Amino acid sequence: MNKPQILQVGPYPEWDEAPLTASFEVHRYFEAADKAGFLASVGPNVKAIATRGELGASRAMIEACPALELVSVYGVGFDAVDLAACRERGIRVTNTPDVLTSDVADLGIAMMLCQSRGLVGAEGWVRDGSWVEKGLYPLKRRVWGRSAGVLGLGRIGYEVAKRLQGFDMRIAYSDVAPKDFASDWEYIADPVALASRSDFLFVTLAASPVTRHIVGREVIAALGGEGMLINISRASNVDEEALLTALESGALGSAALDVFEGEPKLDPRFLALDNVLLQPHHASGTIETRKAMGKLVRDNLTAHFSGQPLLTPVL
Ligand code: 8YV
Repeated sequence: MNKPQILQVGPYPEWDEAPLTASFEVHRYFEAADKAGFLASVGPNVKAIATRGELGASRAMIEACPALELVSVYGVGFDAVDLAACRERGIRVTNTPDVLTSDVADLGIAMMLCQSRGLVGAEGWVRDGSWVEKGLYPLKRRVWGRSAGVLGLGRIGYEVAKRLQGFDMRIAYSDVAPKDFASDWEYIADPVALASRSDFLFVTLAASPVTRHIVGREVIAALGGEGMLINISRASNVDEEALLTALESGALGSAALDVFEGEPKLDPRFLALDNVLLQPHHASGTIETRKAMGKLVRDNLTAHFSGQPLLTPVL
């Protein structure tokens, strides 16, 4: 029997490539020099798209595949998939929730600690001889016992809040409604009010057109000159222009960011700042989690083509 044909939008780790090509005829979009020509030639035979969270699948890509049945996303975020285009044609969509939750939360906590205690600068202080020449490293800000806000208490936000408890922090969260499993934490519906009582504000919302720039000028101003913004969700949740302006003026104390508009390129204004920690969108980037994500992408494809229920459907 012929293997189902799939369009692979971006590379996966090498351990995913062999099992993928064993079960499917894989068209590697990311290797094509002429992307439009490639889509025009293979698109008519493509039954599924295998993509990554940040790459998604555009309407143009979906429309170039008239026999498309499924988009399988390697990532929990599916905001880069044109869901309207999928709905119109009854195309199913899957993602990889749960398997990455704890690693994403871990990186958020690590970013808070790293930035608040100045670990990157401290490393340089040792390596460049400043410790010997200038003496003690400048004092930084404490983490434990301070106030943390979690914007979006979904799976990842919940794991972040659980970890923050271990630092004896005063924890509050915003979401569309209070969560019954979160009675230990204060519910504050308004993100501006949440920011104004927080030293550290974690952005852990699933991105959608509704959450676009939910962290805007007002939230950033409320967080203030002593506050820190930590974004482990999507860049679109934050008004990047307002963020840059506030970091440059000192209206916002600092930021720790794993996601950027237009990544992997980023606004060069970020590079001139010393009050921001820059990370290359790797919150789910552990060997263990990425192996589980790759398997879930394949398991969803296999379930679909063998007529079984999808494991982690979005649509
Ligand atoms: C990426 C992500 O998919 O889970 C998400 O939504 O954005 C990530 O896990 C990952 O960086 C691989 O590209």
